[in-house]
Amino acid sequence: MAAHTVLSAAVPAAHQALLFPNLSTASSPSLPLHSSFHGVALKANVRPFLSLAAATAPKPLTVVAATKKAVAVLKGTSSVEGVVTLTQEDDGPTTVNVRITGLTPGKHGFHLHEFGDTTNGCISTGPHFNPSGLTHGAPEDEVRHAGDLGNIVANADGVAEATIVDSQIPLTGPNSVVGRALVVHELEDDLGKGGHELSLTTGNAGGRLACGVVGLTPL
Ligand SMILES: [Cu+2]
Ligand SMILES: [Zn+2]
Repeated sequence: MAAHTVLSAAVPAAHQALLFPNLSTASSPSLPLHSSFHGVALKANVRPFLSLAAATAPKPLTVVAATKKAVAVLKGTSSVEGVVTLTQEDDGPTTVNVRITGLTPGKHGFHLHEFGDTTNGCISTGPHFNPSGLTHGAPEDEVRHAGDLGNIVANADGVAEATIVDSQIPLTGPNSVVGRALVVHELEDDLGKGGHELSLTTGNAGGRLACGVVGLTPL
């Protein structure tokens, strides 16, 4: 017992005493030994260094280039229907691709409404998405609802196709429009300038023909 304790205590002490001097002294004599293969050792060291640098460089790029995509399928009580895709790269503007059929030819108000709730049809999607508490306007106006996307125009066949680029309808962050709804209206949106009592709230765009909740979709 006593011998064992002495031994186990003595061994680590001896190892420590041996290892530290050994490492510091062994490393310097070992260098001249390796230096005979200096050329080989250098090449082997450089290659991993370069491949490491190359491997770490693309990583931030893939993280930064984050594209988000969403889709809304618009339906209503009439024959009006459509598909709208929304894409956004990083914190840039959102590109909205619209194709809606079954419309009367001409302009139709097109908005992003506050709620993605269609329990009572398009009525329950609430008012225009308006996180800044402003009055209704045109997409290019400074004073506008974030959801004010203006008008889309249906051709003689009742088909409206449009590409809208807007910076107030992001797909992430506190003002994300994911989970809200896109609505196409019966009438032209007067963009807040019609002088009607509804001009500054809805653009007097009339009934809601079709709507769809904005949901995430694969890229
Ligand atoms: Cu609307
Ligand atoms: Zn509005």
